[in-house]
Amino acid sequence: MPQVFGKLPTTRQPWISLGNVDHIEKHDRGVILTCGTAKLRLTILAANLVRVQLAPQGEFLPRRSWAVNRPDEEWEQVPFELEENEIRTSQIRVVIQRSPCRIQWFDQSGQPFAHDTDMGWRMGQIACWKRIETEEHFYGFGERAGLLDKRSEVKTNWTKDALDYDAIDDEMYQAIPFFIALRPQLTYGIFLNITHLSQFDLGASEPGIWRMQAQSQELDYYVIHGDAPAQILETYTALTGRMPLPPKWALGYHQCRWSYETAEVVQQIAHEFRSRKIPCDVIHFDIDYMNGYRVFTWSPKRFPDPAKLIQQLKQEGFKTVTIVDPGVKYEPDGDYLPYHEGLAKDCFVRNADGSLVYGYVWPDKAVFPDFLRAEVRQWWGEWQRTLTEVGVEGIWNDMNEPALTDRPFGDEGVHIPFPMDAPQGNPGEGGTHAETHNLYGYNMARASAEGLRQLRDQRSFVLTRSGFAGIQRWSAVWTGDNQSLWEHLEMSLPMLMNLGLSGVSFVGSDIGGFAGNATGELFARWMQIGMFYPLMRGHSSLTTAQHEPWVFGERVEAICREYIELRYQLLPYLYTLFWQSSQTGAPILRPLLYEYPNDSKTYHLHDQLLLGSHLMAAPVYRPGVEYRAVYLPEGTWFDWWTGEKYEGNQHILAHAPLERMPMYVKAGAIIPMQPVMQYVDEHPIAQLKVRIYPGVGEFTLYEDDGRSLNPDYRTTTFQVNDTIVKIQPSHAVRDRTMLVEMVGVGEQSISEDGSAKQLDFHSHT
Ligand code: MIG
Repeated sequence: MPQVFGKLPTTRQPWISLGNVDHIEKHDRGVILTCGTAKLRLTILAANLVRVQLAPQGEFLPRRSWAVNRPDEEWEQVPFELEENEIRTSQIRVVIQRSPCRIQWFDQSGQPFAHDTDMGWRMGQIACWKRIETEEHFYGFGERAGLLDKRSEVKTNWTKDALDYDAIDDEMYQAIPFFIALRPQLTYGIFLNITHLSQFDLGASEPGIWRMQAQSQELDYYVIHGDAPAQILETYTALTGRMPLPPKWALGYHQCRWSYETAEVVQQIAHEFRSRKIPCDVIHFDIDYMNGYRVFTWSPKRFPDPAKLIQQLKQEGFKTVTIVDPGVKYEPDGDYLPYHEGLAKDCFVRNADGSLVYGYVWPDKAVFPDFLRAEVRQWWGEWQRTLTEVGVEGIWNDMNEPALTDRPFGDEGVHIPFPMDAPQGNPGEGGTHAETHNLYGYNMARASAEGLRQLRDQRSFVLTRSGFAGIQRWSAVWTGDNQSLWEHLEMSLPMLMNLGLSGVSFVGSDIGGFAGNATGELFARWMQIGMFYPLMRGHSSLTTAQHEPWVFGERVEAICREYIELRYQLLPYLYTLFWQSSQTGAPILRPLLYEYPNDSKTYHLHDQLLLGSHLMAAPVYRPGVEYRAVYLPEGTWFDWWTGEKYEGNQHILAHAPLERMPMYVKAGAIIPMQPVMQYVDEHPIAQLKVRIYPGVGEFTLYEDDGRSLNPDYRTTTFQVNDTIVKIQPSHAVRDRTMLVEMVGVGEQSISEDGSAKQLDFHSHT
């Protein structure tokens, strides 16, 4: 399409710059500045959170509720002082420069951040320029190829099918216009609350200045200040929402392929896992389970009795997830109900002239539901009954950028968006595709999640390829079509960590690589770090060689088994991290800069990952490599495998033969573990083993039934001080003992009778 797909327009009109402040008017929650025809509104939502809106013609747009979960009025009013040109909260100082109108921000120690250098508009566009401070680095931006820090890059927010993406690519499947700027002692976040095509330029055009620009009439963004990235994410997810706790089985290993194309093949795969004793919880069914790619159907030849198949899988401890694409086969002459019913209920996206929008995708000519409308989401959600009633427990949404081409699939078609002026959303609310393109995947995932919520009285799993800010409320995210290349294994690390820094915690990349063929060595190394991915799923494309854990021979199979087993042993710890994330928005998989924001040595560290705050992996991501450098930040660290102790603030050389992914634990770590199981909750835990590393630390273990929507739960708080451990449980646990290991010192077994305990490992050993 010649329009503006993925590009800012070529009209290079001069910008009209915001002029002088004529007057300042106080309102309940902030101020409105009048500058000629324009108005600038500052709304103080929390001591560290301010919304900024610029309306060039002085009229603010009505609120769009699409990503922001919490309207301004619902924030508890916070005190602020307004004195002449200055607003003060308990955390920041905002200075209004009058001529011309520019906003300057300071933390309590007087350090500047996010200073405006300009604000302006031109036909169809609005922008704001701000100063980059020395040593400032940029993270987040949702799903992004490349390494961790995005300084000197341009990041466009426009969802697209990023097929064959590479490090240099800009637009991706997800569009999340949020980032975190970091320098020693100062962190701030910017959320650009605009769904239209937008772009961040992090000093690429003008070193020392970053710009945000959007094809919108109004500038609308939030400034979040924090003492560390954790506070930024807590506030950002208070705005855009947090991940609900997923079913615990979704934390197990998932096996996928395009496609396990018959019921027999699926059964065979399931059988291999169990007979080889490689733990696995989930099998995904890719597009070939359908009848001619018609959503909400099953192939009568290849999957004649899905209910029976899924029931058998269930008995063996497997959950089933099916792919669901948005394109509904255009079939006026057939009796395919989703098409006819959707048409009768007027669910599909139409052109401005009222005709149906269509494009070509797997079912050939297809039409597309307008997921922006609640009644369409309801309708779609209800159709998922055809899947849940045969036992499906999770839905995988693909192609929802949306991805469609202009010619029958298989021809050399080009990807097209819907026409930019196609209306979407409720009539009157005025959304066109230009405004809502980035929201298509988000709302499809929402339809899936809301539908499953109504159809099932327990938690379900949703996975989506596309999304917008706040997608974590509805779905897990995987990083689309990566490749079986070492470079892609490496790139998955910063990609997933930047997603985590964008509020999206439940993330993973296809283990082994989707396109192309992995070697055994690549596969083994990928499975090792895959154990750290919040979503641990192996997947591979049509026409590639098989990529299951056993196809590369015994040595690689043993490595896969060992690391998947370790994943299952770590489930009590991992599930607690999911719970933490659902409460605070904290990422599960974290770059070191998240925990050590004042240590600039962590700012470019894209190849070391923390699972929670204390467990670190330093994976190998090159062939033939048996040693690698590892940076240990301040404090004391222990080698996970040998228990060897290291002082931090240094680089060490780790030995990493193929069987070994280097892993380290921080002093004071408390890591609750369970026995290996073949699937989540295969049997009750007879002994919970808690590994504690001498030092100072605290950890609250969270446990529930892993399934219920509003579960009863119990917590156990552990505190360690040197070699003394205090344990404070919320409840007693029957039929389970707890073995507390003070690593390198000794172990003690206790009964979980509900009483508080204190263990002293010095006197004991
Ligand atoms: O046009 O459903 O990213 O995971 O296996 C390709 C087939 C469509 C793209 C997804 C991939 C999936 C594949 N899909």
